[in-house]
Amino acid sequence: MTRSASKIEQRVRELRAEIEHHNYRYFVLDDPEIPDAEFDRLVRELKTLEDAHPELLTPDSPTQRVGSYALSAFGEVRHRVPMLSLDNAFEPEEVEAFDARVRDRLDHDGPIEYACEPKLDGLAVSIVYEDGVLVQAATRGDGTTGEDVTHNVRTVKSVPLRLHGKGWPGVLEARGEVFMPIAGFEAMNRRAQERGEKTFVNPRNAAAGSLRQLDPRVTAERPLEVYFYGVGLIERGGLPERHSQILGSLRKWGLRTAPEATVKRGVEGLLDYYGQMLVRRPSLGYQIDGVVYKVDSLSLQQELGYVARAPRWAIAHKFPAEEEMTTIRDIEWQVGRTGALTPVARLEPVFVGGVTVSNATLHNIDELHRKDVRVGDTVVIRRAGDVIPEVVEVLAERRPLHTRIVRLPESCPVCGSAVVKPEGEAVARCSGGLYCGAQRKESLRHFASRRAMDVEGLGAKLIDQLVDAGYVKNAADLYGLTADRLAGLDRMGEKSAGNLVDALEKSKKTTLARFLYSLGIRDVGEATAHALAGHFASLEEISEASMEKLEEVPDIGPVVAQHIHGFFREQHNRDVIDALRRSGVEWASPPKKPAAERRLSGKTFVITGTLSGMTREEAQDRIRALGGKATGSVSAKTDYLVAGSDPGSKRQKAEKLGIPILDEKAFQALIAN
Ligand code: 5U1
Repeated sequence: MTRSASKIEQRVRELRAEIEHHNYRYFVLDDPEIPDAEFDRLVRELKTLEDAHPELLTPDSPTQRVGSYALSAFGEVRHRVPMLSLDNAFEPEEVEAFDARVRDRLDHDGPIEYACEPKLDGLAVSIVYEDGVLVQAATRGDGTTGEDVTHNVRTVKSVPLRLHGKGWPGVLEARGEVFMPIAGFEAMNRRAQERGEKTFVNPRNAAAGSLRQLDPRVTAERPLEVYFYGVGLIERGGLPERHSQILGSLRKWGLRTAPEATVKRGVEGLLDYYGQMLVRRPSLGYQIDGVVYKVDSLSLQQELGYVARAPRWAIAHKFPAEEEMTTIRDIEWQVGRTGALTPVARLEPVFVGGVTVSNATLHNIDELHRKDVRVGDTVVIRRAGDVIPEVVEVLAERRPLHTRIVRLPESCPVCGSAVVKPEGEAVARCSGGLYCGAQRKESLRHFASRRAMDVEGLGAKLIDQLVDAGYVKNAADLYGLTADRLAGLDRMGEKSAGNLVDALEKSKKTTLARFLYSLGIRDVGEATAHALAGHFASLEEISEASMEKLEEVPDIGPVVAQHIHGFFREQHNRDVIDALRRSGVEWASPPKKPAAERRLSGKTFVITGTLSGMTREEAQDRIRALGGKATGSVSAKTDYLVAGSDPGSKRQKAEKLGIPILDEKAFQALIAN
């Protein structure tokens, strides 16, 4: 059924009012009510209606506005060269159509060369250098007039106050994006939370809020960074003929550009770049919401020109949104391996980050209360990379009249044991230990997992069946399972049962480090398990060690020592370990290695990117075998970063901290000699 003209007009009016409202919340208050993807949908709906009914288009429609609003608290800056926006593509076909339009207009047969860059999710700025000295910084505002944020931008350490080198034009307006790296954003929010202050919902809002501080001393404390992606006004001098060369010049003058920027040929090259950046997105260390393609040649750019608000020679290819809104149908409690009770939101299914999501974590009871999440609420869900989807915030304006407040249960929803929440800890736990079916199942899952005892074919569903049937109460019972017994289970044929028994048999030959890790002692991850196995001569020594002795192991502090010590004081843990060893679980006691074989002792390595000759895990095992330590994140304690191809943000962090970086060849030489 077609809608009547008056209905369409009414919808156009509604959409305009709604978009203006959200523009105000976003640009003026830095406090958006809806995720970007929802906002984009409103704008797209309005554009579609206006395209179909041009008679309804008015000059004040939000679709005719280039950017955002100027903030009245700051002085105004008129951009002598307008700061334009970009058209968006969401599907490969739209990129193909863009490339076809470009070639058509240029009457160009072969593939076009495009400069490709990540599209940062921050705040666009224009920074003017006169005779090499920073004289003015402004936000984009509405594209013609922005806010004067010179004093604040001067506090951003990666913005040079004076250009480096020589050869820059007398007046150079550099344009780029101020953003907040994810690690800095999380640390800042943690500090704000500890002080009971307001936290930011995402790095982009944090960057915008930080740059629009009236007191530059506040901005100076915020971990802001900048990447430049182009130029505006140029006087008394010239620039190279290609966009990629201009980026090179900016870099030479001390203006940072995205390290991922590159040049690609033709539409295949563009889609290849998109795919690569989508994979790298979670490890970049800063948020991007897509990539930008620009015709590299400036003379071709000039030939193509502009339509209304955007250049014909560039397009943003957007990634699937990582934040979406949906409603909460229920909140349930999940009990983990160590008894931790995690509130999990059951959601109206929503497509976010490229998959349909029906559950999202609320982390712990304190977090649930802090965010005031209730059953019935409309919330923003975030799914970034492979990270578990989480509830970011409640959209308070959309709260219905009747919602259900969720409280911490007094008893475990699985086994009925008391729930305890020690003073000062955010996590509440079931006190049932291995009496609790949930903890038992999770412990068994962990025990059988690939990095622990590596029992192939023993997955979560099978463990559920084994525990529910009463066949298995602890890890040692696994080794008493027979093919006959297993074959009686649902969906388990004779062959699979035989395979599982073989896999269990195979898993018995392990290493002390793997065995320690598989026990699931609180806070004993792989690195700590390796450290323990490397420090003590045997499992017996570890189980008898005093707190003081345990604290002698590098990186084991009093809390972890207490967990290890406590674990081995529990008789039922000792019984399970004895039973496991009686059933044949064994490892070779590591011979005390001569010093030459432990030559990486005391050295901490981080591996990043893809190695061509071995997996990252094999490389970590080699480091540990030589007495070194392999960890996952770069810090001041890291001695070397091993960087394979596509190393991502860890490399940048290592460079910043002055940590030596080994390429694969240097690393191979180090472990081979
Ligand atoms: N990386 C990048 N982001 N970005 C945003 N390049 C880029 N270029 C832009 C915008 C608005 O605009 C020019 C193409 C005009």
